[in-house]
Amino acid sequence: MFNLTEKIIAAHLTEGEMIAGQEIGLRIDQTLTQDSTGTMAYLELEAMGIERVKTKLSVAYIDHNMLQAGPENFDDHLFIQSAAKNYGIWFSKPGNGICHQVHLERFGVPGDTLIGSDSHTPTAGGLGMLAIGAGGVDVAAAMAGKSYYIQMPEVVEVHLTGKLRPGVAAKDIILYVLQQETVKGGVNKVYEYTGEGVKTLSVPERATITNMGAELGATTSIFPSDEITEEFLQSMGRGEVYQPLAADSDACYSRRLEVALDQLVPLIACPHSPDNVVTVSSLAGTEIGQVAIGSCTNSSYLDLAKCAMLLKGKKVHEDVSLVISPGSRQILKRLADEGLLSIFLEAGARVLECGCGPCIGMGQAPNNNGKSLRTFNRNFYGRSGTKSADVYLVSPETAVASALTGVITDPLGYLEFGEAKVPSSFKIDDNLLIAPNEAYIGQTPLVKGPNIKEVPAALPPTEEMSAKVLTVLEDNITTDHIMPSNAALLPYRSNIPYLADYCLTPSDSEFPSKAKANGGGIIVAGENYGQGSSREHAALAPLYLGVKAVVAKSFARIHKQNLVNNGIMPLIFADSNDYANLHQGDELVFSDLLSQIPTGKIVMQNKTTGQKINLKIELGDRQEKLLLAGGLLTSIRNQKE
Ligand code: MIC
Ligand code: SF4
Repeated sequence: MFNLTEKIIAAHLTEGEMIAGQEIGLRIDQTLTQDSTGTMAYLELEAMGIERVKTKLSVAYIDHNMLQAGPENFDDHLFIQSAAKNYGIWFSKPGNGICHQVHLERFGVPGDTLIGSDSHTPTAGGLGMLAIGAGGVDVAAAMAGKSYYIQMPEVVEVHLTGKLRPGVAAKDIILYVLQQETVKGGVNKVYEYTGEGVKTLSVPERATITNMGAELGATTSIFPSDEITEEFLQSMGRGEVYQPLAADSDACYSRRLEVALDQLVPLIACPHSPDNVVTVSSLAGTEIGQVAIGSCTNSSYLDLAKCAMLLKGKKVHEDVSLVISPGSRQILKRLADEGLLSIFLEAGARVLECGCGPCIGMGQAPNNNGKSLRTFNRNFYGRSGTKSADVYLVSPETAVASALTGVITDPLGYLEFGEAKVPSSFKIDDNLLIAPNEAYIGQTPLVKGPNIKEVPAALPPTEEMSAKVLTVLEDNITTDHIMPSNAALLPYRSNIPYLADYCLTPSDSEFPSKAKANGGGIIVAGENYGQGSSREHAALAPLYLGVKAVVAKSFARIHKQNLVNNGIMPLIFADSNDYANLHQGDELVFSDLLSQIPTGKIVMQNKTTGQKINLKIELGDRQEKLLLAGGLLTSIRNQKE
């Protein structure tokens, strides 16, 4: 009768009904943060005034800001470490690995709920967790014991049959799903994987798929928890947290997508979108200058052991720079113990530290007009750190084949594949994981470097409002457009005034100055505004610049919530043709806003053209209250007073 998603939701439901589209509250068992969103999350937790976290388990990872070109990043690490100590949170030191990979290895529990201040939190869906990406303030609220709210998702069944051919990878499965569903196809949906093909996939392979389900815009993706999950957990010395979990045999889904694994071929996502997918063979022969293997999508032991086997005794092409970033220290150590690391070095690879690295533009930016092939999950415009670069997303197998030839190469027919297996046990060394210690909880001062500035406060909407259109943007604007993050900007994640000067500059270099000159204004955009990251900075920087509303054809899920949390109205065109009727500089007037918001219908007057434009605001009851209270943090601060 029930699918797996419904079963886990039912076991954690605190409010609402399990009717698709309705707002529901969930009890959250575990949380995770990483450093680039974590500083804000812990400042917000501090503002909530709690003594200790109320979840079963919370972990603070350091994995993004690792370049430390100045003191800012280390200062941020120390702030997060002090917050972890004070509130009773596990702390994963820099060098321990990428949050999603380490969480899978050390903490994930089938059937539990997890929210994380990172959009790829659904990676843990590979273990049968209900794992969802969220803004930092939502994660802070969950740590403070509050429910997490989502729209009850539609559950789409992805039915896997057959078995992948050697040389075709889990990455090709998710690239195929992205090709079918697009980057906005998954908004408010969960993708649940079923069918006999599931049994052919190991946990790290399942995690590659659930990880990149984030690129569908999905709430999350999930696999059942079965004997393969049990073996994985046992290999990590955590067999006791295993429980079998699956959908009932007569479970209902909103729709079924069939994937015949044996029919798949190697696929590649072309610039600048993860759903711009074609076959690798159709691009064969295209020259490339860089290959990067790693990121939370493809940096498991299995991925890297496969790569080592394929590189053994071979040399990387002289015109290619191959960089490899292992997902965790445990993986790196095992590669070293087994001699596989030497294979990488002998082949001519550059081995980076365990972290996000090039995936978030922290180093290894491609050359001007360069072509870079990456096993990562996002190839958004400019994200690599080089605006003129073309970034392609591929499987580890395609990455290795192409690194050897110097041109995009279909691994089928070029490489010979052996069998790489997930080992039955790992040497566990949690030396870089600091457990919560009762002696410090509630007793530790928070260490704040000078770069840590206050979180800007949002204000409730007013009855009347008038503001100018600051910019008109196209479809699929990503959070990397709204709040770019690269080696130069990432150190300022706890300094919104500084970041605000770069807000939306990849799309409109004048945006910050226009916003400042007009004392704020309104952003107009197309479909799927705010896709990508969970970074609430993409709402906080506009808030700081005085942005009152975004009028778009549609919104990505996490970003819409981040806007509401920060008191910015996410308004939708009732008729998307009206998008063409708004221009930069138009003066927009809203009357009776406070009485219109609860009706979900808002009439906006374009004073410049004299036109009336009908808009919608689609909020659950709780979201509506939050917006009217000036956002989540403002409402929590006000409750405290
Ligand atoms: C990303 O992959 O875009 C990031 C960087 O991990 C973000 C988080 C951030 O912006 O700090 C995400 O996925 O949420
Ligand atoms: Fe890090 Fe990249 Fe994964 Fe984001 S997508 S968590 S930047 S590895």
